[in-house]
Amino acid sequence: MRDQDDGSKVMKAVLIGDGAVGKTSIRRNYLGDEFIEGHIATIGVDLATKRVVFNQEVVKFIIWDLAGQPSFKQVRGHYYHGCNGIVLVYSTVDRESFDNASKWLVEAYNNMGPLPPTVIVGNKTDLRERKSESERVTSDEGRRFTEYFSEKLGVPAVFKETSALTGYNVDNTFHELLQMMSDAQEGSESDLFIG
Ligand SMILES: Nc1nc2c(ncn2[C@@H]2O[C@H](COP(=O)(O)OP(=O)(O)OP(=O)(O)O)[C@@H](O)[C@H]2O)c(=O)[nH]1
Ligand SMILES: [Mg+2]
Repeated sequence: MRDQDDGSKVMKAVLIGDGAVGKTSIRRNYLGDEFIEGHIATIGVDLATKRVVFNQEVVKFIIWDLAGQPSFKQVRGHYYHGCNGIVLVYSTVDRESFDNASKWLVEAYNNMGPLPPTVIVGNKTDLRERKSESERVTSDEGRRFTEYFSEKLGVPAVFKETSALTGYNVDNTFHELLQMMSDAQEGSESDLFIG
C-alpha cells in the first residue's frame, strides 16, 4: 500500500497481548520515547507511526498498539483489519500472559483470517533474574511455542526476547517484522504475476 500524501510505502502492524506485559513500553522505546515506570493502561488503542528507511526505501510504519484488558475486546476488533504484521507480547515474568498467547492468536485469526507474519515477544527480561524458576518463562518455552504455532498454522513467525526498560532487542524485533512483512508482500506480488 502507498501513502496518499507522499507516495511512500505503508506497512501496518498490530501490537497485541495481555494487559501490562509492556506493549506500549516496547512501542515507546522503538519510537525513542522515555520509559514510564508506572502502568498507564492503554484505553482502546494508541496509534504510532514511524518513518523508517528499509531496503533503501522510505517506509511509513504504522503500529496499532491495542489495549490488552478483556473489556476492550470489541474495540480491538476494528484495528486488526488491513494489518500485515503482528507483534504478540507476553511477559517473561508473568506465566499467565504466556499461557494466554494462543488466545491472542485466536482473536487475531477471528478478525483477520489467515495470519500475517508474526513476532512472538517475551518482554521484561531484565526482571527475570529476580523471579523464582516457577514464575519465569524460559527462552526455550518461548521458542518452542513459536515453532509449534508457525508449523501448525503455516505462518512465518520468529521469537524474540526484549526489555523495554533497557531497550534490549527492541529495534531488532521491529526490523525483523518489517523484513518478514516485506518478504510476504513480495511473495504475494509474484503470485499475482505468475497467476
Ligand atoms: N522492568 C520492566 N518493566 C516493564 C517492561 N516493559 C514494561 N514494563 C512496565 O510494565 C508496566 C506495563 O507496561 P505497559 O507498556 O503499559 O503495558 P501494556 O502491555 O501496554 O498494557 P495495556 O495497555 O494495559 O494492555 C509498566 O509499569 C511498565 O513500566 C520491561 O521490559 N521491564
Ligand atoms: Mg498499552
